[in-house]
Amino acid sequence: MDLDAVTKQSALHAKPDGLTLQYGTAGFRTKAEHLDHVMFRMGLLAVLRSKQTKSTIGVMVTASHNPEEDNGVKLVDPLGEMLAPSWEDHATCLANAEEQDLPRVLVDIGEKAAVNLHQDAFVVIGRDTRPSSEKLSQSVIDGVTVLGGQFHDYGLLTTPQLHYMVYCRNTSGQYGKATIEGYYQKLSAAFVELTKQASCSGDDQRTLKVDCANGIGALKLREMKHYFSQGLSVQLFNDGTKGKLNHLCGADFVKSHQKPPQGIEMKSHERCCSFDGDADRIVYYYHDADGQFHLVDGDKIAALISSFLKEPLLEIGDSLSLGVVQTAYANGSSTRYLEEVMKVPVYCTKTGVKHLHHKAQEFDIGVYFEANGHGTVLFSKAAEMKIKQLAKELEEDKKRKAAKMLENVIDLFNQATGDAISDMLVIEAILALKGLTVQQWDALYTDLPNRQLKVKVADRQVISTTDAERQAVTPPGLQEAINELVKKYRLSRAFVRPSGTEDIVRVYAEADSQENADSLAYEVSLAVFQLAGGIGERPQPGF
Ligand code: 16G
Ligand code: MG
Repeated sequence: MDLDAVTKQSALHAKPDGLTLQYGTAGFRTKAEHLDHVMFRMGLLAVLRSKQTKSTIGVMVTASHNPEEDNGVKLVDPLGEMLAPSWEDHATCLANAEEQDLPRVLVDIGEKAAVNLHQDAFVVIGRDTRPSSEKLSQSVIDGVTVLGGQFHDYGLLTTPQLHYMVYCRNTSGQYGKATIEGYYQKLSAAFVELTKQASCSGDDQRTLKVDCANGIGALKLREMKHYFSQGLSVQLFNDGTKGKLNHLCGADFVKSHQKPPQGIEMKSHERCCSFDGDADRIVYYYHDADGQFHLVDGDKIAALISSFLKEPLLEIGDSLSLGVVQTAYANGSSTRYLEEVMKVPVYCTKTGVKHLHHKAQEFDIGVYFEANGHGTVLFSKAAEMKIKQLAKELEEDKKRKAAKMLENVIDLFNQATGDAISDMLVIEAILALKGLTVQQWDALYTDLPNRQLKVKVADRQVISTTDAERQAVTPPGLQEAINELVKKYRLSRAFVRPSGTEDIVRVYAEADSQENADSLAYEVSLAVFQLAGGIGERPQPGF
């Protein structure tokens, strides 16, 4: 390592004194103007990680669903996964080192992680459409270059597309071609193949309105839609030509406000969906004949997909294990439906894709979705090989068809991470094959009314949790208070957890009616405020 060169370059990307940031649930995120040094340093770190793993590493510049003024960065590990936890700690140390300590911290990480500094390094970079992203990705490149790393800058990409590129490059092209056309072709071919068997339905059924959150999803979907236009016609809204990124639109807005985004015209029963700012989340929704809004969230996506997969799996007669992974935010009705009606095992992990992804890898086929619409289906290598072999060998027509169908499903899901575009195509294929309308899909089960609230406290780390965030361990007395409140309502459940992306505590409650879910959420917020050091205004009833 040429540490003198690092010191010189770093001075051009100097860290503001006293600023400390954490590598949070999904990387660093804050106001864009505070991130130049972090970007440069993540370029350095990506080189070390690449040398250590002898693989290509990805760096994505995005702050997902955060406001346009924010930005962020996350590293992508060799198989398209999130950065390994021990390296999250290295990332935090490196980002927070004062200028003069930077060389020492770098050497330290190199030693601790046993990095062979003579190894070559290769880093791929992607960015979203934020005004700050181009300059910040240049800072990443400066970091990569000063440590002698090679790089390829893909420019504008969705986050899942960058994960895809990393995965392709580290599997010598076996997974797909590491180009944007490679991505479009792979997914579209699988979609067209899968939907061939769908009986012809009317044009209405083949049209989907997509709210692109005024983000990168719009650009990429516009390029891609020609590849699958025979099977599906998408109409883009909030495509970034007028509105502001994530402002009153996008998957996060729709899910948390439980209302349609601005900038989309919805007629009753029309199928609509929203992406988030970097296109790794998707939720569906529609208006019924009375003009009432219905959200079809990540839980229902998991229910649709797992019930769809069960049939061909049974048909091929091979006992591949299927499991569904959720978080505490999964609606109670969805868990009950999956376990009791679908008879599939359901597991709960902590919030954050890396936790779900990890758990899903334990099954031959792991379906994971957060209620907020982030998820995918992972097929183990063994399951994939088995299915591909059956698709070739099976004599019986029905069975071979089922195996072929599963083969297309494997190709259509972005195996590296949750991907709004890939999920959208899978969902559209399933609806077409099953001849289901969005209302019929929504009717699989009825969501329990629920409410999410935020509480401001002096230090959110005073709250610690266990049992996949469903129980509070500290502060003392909080869980007991929640238990007492929950007892007051029917079909009720509540939990609290410190956010991993904002300086607040999140409260979730569900109950038999909206009124009860609202009251429970309010009462739990008050308990948090009183027992966990609330600051500012006390929580108020009513919404
Ligand atoms: C991040 C996570 C998302 C999680 C959310 C929780 C990734 C790629 N994204 O956006 O999965 O649901 O954080 O935020 O892991 P919170 O901790 O503020 O509730
Ligand atoms: Mg996102």
